[in-house]
Order: sequence, then C-alpha cells, then structure tokens
Amino acid sequence: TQAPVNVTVTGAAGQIGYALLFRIASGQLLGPDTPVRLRLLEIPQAVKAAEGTALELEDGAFPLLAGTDIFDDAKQAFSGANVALLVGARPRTKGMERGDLLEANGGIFKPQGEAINAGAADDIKVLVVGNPANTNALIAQAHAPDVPADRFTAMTRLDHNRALAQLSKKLGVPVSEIKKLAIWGNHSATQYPDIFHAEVAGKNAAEAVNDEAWLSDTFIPTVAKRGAAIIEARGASSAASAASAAIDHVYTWVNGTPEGDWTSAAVVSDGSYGVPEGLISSFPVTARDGKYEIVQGLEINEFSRTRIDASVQELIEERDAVKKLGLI
Ligand code: NAX
Repeated sequence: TQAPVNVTVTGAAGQIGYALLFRIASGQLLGPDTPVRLRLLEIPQAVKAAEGTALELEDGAFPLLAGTDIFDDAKQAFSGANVALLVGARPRTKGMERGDLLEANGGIFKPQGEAINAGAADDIKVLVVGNPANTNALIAQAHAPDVPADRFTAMTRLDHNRALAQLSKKLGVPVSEIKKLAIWGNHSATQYPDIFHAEVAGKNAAEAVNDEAWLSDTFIPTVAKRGAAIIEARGASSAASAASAAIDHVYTWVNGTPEGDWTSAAVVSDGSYGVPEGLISSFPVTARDGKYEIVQGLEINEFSRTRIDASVQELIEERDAVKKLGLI
C-alpha cells in the first residue's frame, strides 16, 4: 500500500479548516486510494481548538487518515509536507489600511515560505487560501528560493465555481455542461470572470447569453461580490464553499483537467497575456502530470482586456507595496 501523503493545513481551527479537514480525511483531496497524514498549524491560542477537531477526526474513523499532528511552529508543521494549504491569515479589521494588512500577513507568510523552503518534501504543492491570497502566495514564494516557483498557487477556484453556478442559472443548464470558463487577475473585487471562451453544451456561452448588460451589470459583480453577499446572509464569511473549492483546486492539480476543458487558478505568470512575469495572477489553466499550465493563445477582446488589466494593475500595486515593506 501507498505511504501516506503529508498534508499541512494552516488555520486549522478556523471555519474553513473545520469544513476542509473532514473532506481531506475522507479522501476527496487526493483521491480514494491515497492515505493522508494531517499536519495542522495554528497559533498557540488556537491549538486547543485544533486538538478538539483532531478528536473529531479520530471519531470519523476515516480509513484513509493515517494520523493528525498539531503544531504551533511552522518549521515543524511543514517538515515533510507534500501538500500545504495555507488557510490561516490575518483578516482586515476596521480602520486597517491596506499597508497594515499586507504587513501583518507578511509576518505570517514570510516565515511559512521559509519553513516550506527548509523542510517540505521535494514534490511540495502549495495552495494559499488566506487573503489577500495572491500576494500572500507571492510573499511565501519569494522566501522559498529552493522550491520551483510554480509550486506556489493561490485560490480563485471558489470564484470559478461561483461563476459556473451563476451562468448555469442564467442559461438553465447544469454546471456540468459548462466548459472553459475563466477567472483572471486577483482574488478580490477586481477579478474578471470571463465567459467569452466558455462553451455551453458545445455552443459559445457569450453568444448563448447574448446580453452584454447582464454580463457587466449582473454577472461580473455578482461573482466578484459574492463573498460580501454570503457574509450579509450568513453573518459569517464563506467557509464550506471555500473548503470545497480548495479541495477542487488540489484534486485537479494532482489528477488533471478533463480533455477539452480547463479551470482557473492563480499561478506564477510567465508573462502570458501581458501579465508581468512573476506575479501570481489567476488564469485559465489546465493541469497535467501534476503541473498547472496557463492556457495559451486565447484571443482577448476589448471588454476583457480592460478588466484583466485593471485587476492585474491591483496585483502590481500589492506587489510594489510588499516590496516597499521589505517583504519580498
Ligand atoms: P477564521 O478566522 O475562521 O480562521 C483563521 C484561522 O487561522 C484561525 O483559527 C487563526 O487562529 C488561524 N491563524 C492565524 N494566523 C495563523 C498563523 N500564523 N499560522 C497558523 N494559523 C493561523 O477564517 P476562515 O473563515 O477560516 O478564513 C481563512 C482565510 O481564508 C481568510 O483569510 C479569508 O479571508 C480567506 N478566504 C479566502 C477565499 C478565497 O477564495 N481565496 C474565500 C474564503 C475566505 O474568505
């Protein structure tokens, strides 16, 4: 039988962690034949709560769960990690400027990048969920010079799934019939969900919608501001849907995208589509042999160009701000 894969999860005692860990333990992250060992990282004050979750994981009697270890030290938590889900982050609190937010998160993602560099397994794959996800991923990546840069990714799969759901409702087709949707740019309100290359039951989605006003005034803002709508309705931010998207992101990374389709992930730019090299930006991506690759050669119309550029501009500003703070 296969040796367990080490999966490190930060922010394990948080609400996304609570929804995520049980799905990992049940085999949904890597597949039904792969045993996993969980390595949970929390801040000291939250270790007790993580221990409580570990008791419940034990009570799940998951056949694929080889064990759960809890740490408050990043070096230990990432030691031997094959997959790392960086969920814990410093949220923006009232009155906090963007610079303060970036600095507080730099204090988390810099040492975590260093710990990954020092002790993760050679095949390490990193997904950053904690916001601001793209720039947190950039900070971690910058402090892991010995790890190939393409192992660092940030999550826009939730945005992708939200876009699939909205388009499915609009056209009255199941999500399974929609292919080649894409999220571009930053996981923020500037993100651009693109349906111009999408196909619905074999037909072009933008043509099927045939309503540019719906696109710009309803679809794009609904997807981009869905996080706020969830907070408004639930009184708490998206958790189970975020955990589900994190599962999707890693599962696809490891197991590949289906022929004739792609997905969305924030990956290190190679300069494609005018996105400056090195930025961690969302693109349409395929996955093959354990690698995410940016889909090449798509024609970008003017509607899309403006929106992609605006979101990438925000990423450039975040990168410049963390550079100024000495975080990268
Ligand atoms: P919670 O506040 O419930 O949990 C965060 C947990 O992280 C806490 O238990 C905290 O103790 C822990 N933590 C803080 N600093 C840590 C550190 N240095 N090392 C280890 N653990 C640490 O937040 P939750 O709702 O679980 O959300 C987690 C993050 O996901 C937030 O940053 C949130 O903004 C982000 N999200 C990202 C999404 C995406 O699509 N990329 C969507 C959902 C979510 O909003």
